[in-house]
Amino acid sequence: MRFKKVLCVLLTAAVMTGLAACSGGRQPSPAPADNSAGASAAADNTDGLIVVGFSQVGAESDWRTANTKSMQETFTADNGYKLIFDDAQQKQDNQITAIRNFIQQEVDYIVLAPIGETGWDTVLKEAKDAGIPVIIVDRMIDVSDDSLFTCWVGSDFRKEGDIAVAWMETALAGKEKVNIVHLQGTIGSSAQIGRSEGLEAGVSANSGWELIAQQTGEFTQAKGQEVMESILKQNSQIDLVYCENDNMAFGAIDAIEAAGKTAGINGDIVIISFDATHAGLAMTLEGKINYNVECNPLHGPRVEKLIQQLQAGQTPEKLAYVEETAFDAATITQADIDARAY
Ligand code: GYE
Repeated sequence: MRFKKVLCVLLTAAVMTGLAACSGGRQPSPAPADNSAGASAAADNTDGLIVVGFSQVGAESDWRTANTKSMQETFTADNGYKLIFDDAQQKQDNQITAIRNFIQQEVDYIVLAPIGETGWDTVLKEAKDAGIPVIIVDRMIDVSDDSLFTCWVGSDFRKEGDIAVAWMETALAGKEKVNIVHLQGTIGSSAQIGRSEGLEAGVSANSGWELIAQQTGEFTQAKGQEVMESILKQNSQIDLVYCENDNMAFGAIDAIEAAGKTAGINGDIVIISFDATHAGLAMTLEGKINYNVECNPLHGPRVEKLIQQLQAGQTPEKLAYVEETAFDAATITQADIDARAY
């Protein structure tokens, strides 16, 4: 790694607008400082590999599993990387600890998939002071100073919500009253905030739509099912369930069927979902999920591209949104599912 560090220093010096211009750009410390720091110098034991510390949210959903796999398959020794992977088990404190450990280990890049948007200022300032670039992936962060992260790649979650609402407006057109149950993701995560805002705007704009229940299922199947079971007990007329991810949709459908009702295109209750994972699309093809908005988890190659740009002394775009689509149970085919990588 030392050779690459030296290369970085040269690049930084040669290209005035290079790494230094990129917020959080790595300013490698000289070798004696590395040694005197006494940290476990992972970067020195990696035979020229680029060391990436990745703090992952957890393993709450199929989306997350596909995302982890994408990162692990990209950041391999064969590709020139050493990946230090940390699963935060849906706890921000664990992510903060992981980032501090990455700083101690003097990784070359920190990649953070943040659980919630807030509470990152202090630890990211520590990373910045250590000269380690921080790449945010998937959800966004809300920090007072944008230079606390180098760049971000992920989805436009509000747009995803708007896409679902546009479909609902067409599919439910002419219905005088629509009783909506809203199963939210992890409260405070960008995926929850954007998808919830989309629905709430739709409810305000459509006078017949009524939000009869709104609760978090924390993006998991088990919690989605548990929450839906109790909502079903309290509400006899439910027309639509807006599930902020596939796994909560699976749980909600199980609860609906256990209560003697049916879900989907020929059922009592319309199901909206997000992610369009393989299992989610299989349920869409089966007709149990009416409409599934894609959220692409294959961020490994995207993050690698950003790292390669930084390695070359370039300044990547600060924010990069992924193109996404949506699937309707009325038109989806097996070929659509087979053509997908997750
Ligand atoms: O929709 C959900 C996961 O942040 C986009 O997190 C991600 C969301 C995804 O748990 O399934």
